[in-house]
Amino acid sequence: MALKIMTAEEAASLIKDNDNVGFSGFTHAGCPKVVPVALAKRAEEEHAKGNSFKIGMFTGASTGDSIDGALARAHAIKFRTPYQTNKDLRNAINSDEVKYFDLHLSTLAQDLRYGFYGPVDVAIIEASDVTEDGEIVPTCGVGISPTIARLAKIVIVELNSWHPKELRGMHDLVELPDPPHREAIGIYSVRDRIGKDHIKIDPEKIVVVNTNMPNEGNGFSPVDEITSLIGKNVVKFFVEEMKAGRMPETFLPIQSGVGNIANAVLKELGDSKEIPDMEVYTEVIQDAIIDLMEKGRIKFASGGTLTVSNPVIERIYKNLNFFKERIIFRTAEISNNPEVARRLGIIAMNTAIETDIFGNINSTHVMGSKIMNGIGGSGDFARSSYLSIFLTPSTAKSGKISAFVPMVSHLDHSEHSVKVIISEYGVADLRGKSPKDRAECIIKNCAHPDYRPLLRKYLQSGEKGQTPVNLYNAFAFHKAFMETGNMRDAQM
Ligand code: 0RQ
Repeated sequence: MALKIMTAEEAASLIKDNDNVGFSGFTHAGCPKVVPVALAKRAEEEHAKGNSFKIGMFTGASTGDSIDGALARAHAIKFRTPYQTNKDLRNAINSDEVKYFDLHLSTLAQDLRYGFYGPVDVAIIEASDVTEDGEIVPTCGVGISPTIARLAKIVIVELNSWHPKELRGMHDLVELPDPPHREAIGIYSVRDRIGKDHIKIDPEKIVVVNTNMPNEGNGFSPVDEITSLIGKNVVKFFVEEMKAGRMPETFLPIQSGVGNIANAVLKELGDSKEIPDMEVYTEVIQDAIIDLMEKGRIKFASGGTLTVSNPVIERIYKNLNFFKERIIFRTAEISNNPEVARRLGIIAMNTAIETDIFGNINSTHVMGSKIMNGIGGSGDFARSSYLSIFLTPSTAKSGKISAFVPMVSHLDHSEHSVKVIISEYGVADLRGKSPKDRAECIIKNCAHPDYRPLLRKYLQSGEKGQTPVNLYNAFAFHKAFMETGNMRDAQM
């Protein structure tokens, strides 16, 4: 049976006001590009006619600008989950135009199956191949694709010839059965495969839109002095852990968050002669992982997506056979699965926006109320890994914001999920320490010297108790920033 072929505009017209739409991909990678833009245009036309047109949106993680940017600018989003990084969408969320709920990325596919957020009416999936009997091969990012493809009534496949059909074979796609029928996940090493290399659905549901569109990825900022120092401190810490016998000499699989800091840390790890060759079990495979794979320093990477810049993806596609032997793409429910993270003994490294002196982490909100991106996969890994490390520069905004504060203005990872904190100044090893000892260690080893006296004063003023907080001054740093634009003006 021949598949139905449509233009992007015709496919977008299948989506109705108030529909819930699921999108393939994870970060910009693997995301559809032409149908969401056509949908945004359609929403603008409907709005011009005085009609309402908004959709609910489920994605793997953040997306490219053609999804989050175009739809936010068209005021076409009713609600959005689980993670975003787009400036226009962030503004729409923080002005309360778009309802956003932040989720651990491993949980969305199962939450959709449980029916927690209503139906998935339409799925839009970028594919490198689709067959007449309903086999869909994703491109270089997976996310929630198998689940939305199965649940949706209509599946729009953007067949993007920019990606080679030979990507078939790199994916390991599986949907977990739901409780009470769930069994152990058979992944015992980063290389294990448990699923299929394609998604199979009823071809009657499929509509194909042909495209040839490059990825929408930007590169990362070059490594600077601060991110390089953070990376060197990570290396120093790992070397000491190996010497102390707490880390096997063969090392353990690495997970690293996305962003400039994570990219810089990976580079430092790769450059260090004292760190053995590595394997990666992560969600986001970034530029630095590919560089290190080419140098033989990273032997294998399991992830959900190739979040790399376009020159790097072109390099990968030119040498696809090399990378096919070394990379597996999984769904977010498996790449970020807490059961697998604990079994493999992952070393998790994620970035904080703000950390308090007792080791609680805010990864998501600026000054408590404004969301930056979301928790992403950081919680999936932090809670379940062998070692949970949080990285942060000691200050932000030219030193006017201290990343180390008396109390976090929003909590994502509690003290119980945080083993080690590393800034450009050093390492705070929090294992086995009481809250007061943790505070002294964080202030001495990680906080910026300008803020150490203020933080010590706060700690000394804390009420006697297991955790010496002072509720009168807990937000003195934030109050100072709101009043003068500089946390150094905090009054204790
Ligand atoms: O903003 O560029 O406007 O100056 O935050 O900060 O230092 O460039 O670091 O790119 O690594 O991002 C936590 C946001 C860090 C990210 C966060 C401002 C800072 C800058 C970015 P400007 P940097 P990064 C895998 C795991 C949560 C999700 C996660 C993140 C901007 O790592 O979203 O870990 N993590 N997922 O100036 C005000 C502070 C600030 C601050 C930093 N205290 N106050 N602004 N900034 N600290 C990913 C997935 O799950 C897909």
